Amino acid sequence: MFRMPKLIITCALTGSATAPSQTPYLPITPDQIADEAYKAYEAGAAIVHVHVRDPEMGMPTADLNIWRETLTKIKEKCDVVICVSTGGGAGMTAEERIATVPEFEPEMCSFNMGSMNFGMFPLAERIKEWKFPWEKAMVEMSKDFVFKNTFADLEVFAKTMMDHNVKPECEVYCSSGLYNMGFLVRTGQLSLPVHIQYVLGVLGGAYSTPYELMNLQTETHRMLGSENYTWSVIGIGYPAEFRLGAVAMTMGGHVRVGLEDNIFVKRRVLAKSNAELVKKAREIAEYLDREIATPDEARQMLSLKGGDKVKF
Ligand code: KMH
Ligand code: ZN
Repeated sequence: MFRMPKLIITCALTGSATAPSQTPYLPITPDQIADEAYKAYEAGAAIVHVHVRDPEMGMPTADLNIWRETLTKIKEKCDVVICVSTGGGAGMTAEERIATVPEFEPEMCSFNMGSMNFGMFPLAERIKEWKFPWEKAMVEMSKDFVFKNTFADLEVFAKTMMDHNVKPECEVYCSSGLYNMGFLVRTGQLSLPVHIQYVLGVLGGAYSTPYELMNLQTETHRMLGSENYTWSVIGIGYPAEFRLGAVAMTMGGHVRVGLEDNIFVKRRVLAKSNAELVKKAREIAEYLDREIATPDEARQMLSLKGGDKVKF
């Protein structure tokens, strides 16, 4: 019988699409992000997915000094696996987004599997007061924004990750992303086993239903066979984060939670920290009898190079 692996909980700490006006609990500065990483780790996260922000303005940034400070501070606190985002934020070039990989050679980084619409604009109507002037502009411009990950971009990103021995986490938002990933595997640009993060519920990608997850997972299995991939799921928003997480836990997959993806711990109740979201995921896992993986167990399951082989 299929034996379920231990559950890897990833926590996405701050992101670039969550606006500080949505929640006062979003970590902004390197210290706040590192603190949230540590508390998420204590709560059961084996991996933290990291973006950085301008400490004064709260805006997503590609500044390598802020990156270095944040990564170093997380590493000083604990041995959690750090997955660096190469998705960046609106307005960043592909060159800016991938720059962290040669600079820091992290254990893991995100790798977005294709271009797509990425709409946050419906949020504009729900925010009554904006904390920073850039937020409203960012949210509204998303109506005309294309999250650009062309085949030329994918080629550069894949080569950079391979050259620097960084394990890609393939972000798959819908089935075209899956087939793009298949193309990269067939052409030797991605090596097996791949690690996939299904991202469901972005406006512009597949919706956050169990049927979509099931379909993507079935198709992945058909394409790659059972030995050649590991997978995790992100349900965007509440309650998708936990409902899809529970489906993934039941199917033997892994989960990601965190303020990047969802700001509520219960209906209309803001999560006061990332750790609160990790704790809830962990409790669901306990009910479902899925044991939690430590960072070192996650390293082994995902064939990561180890926290001592990074450049920060
Ligand atoms: N923000 C999520 C929808 C990335 O950082 O590369 C997907 C994500 C992408 O985490
Ligand atoms: Zn991200």
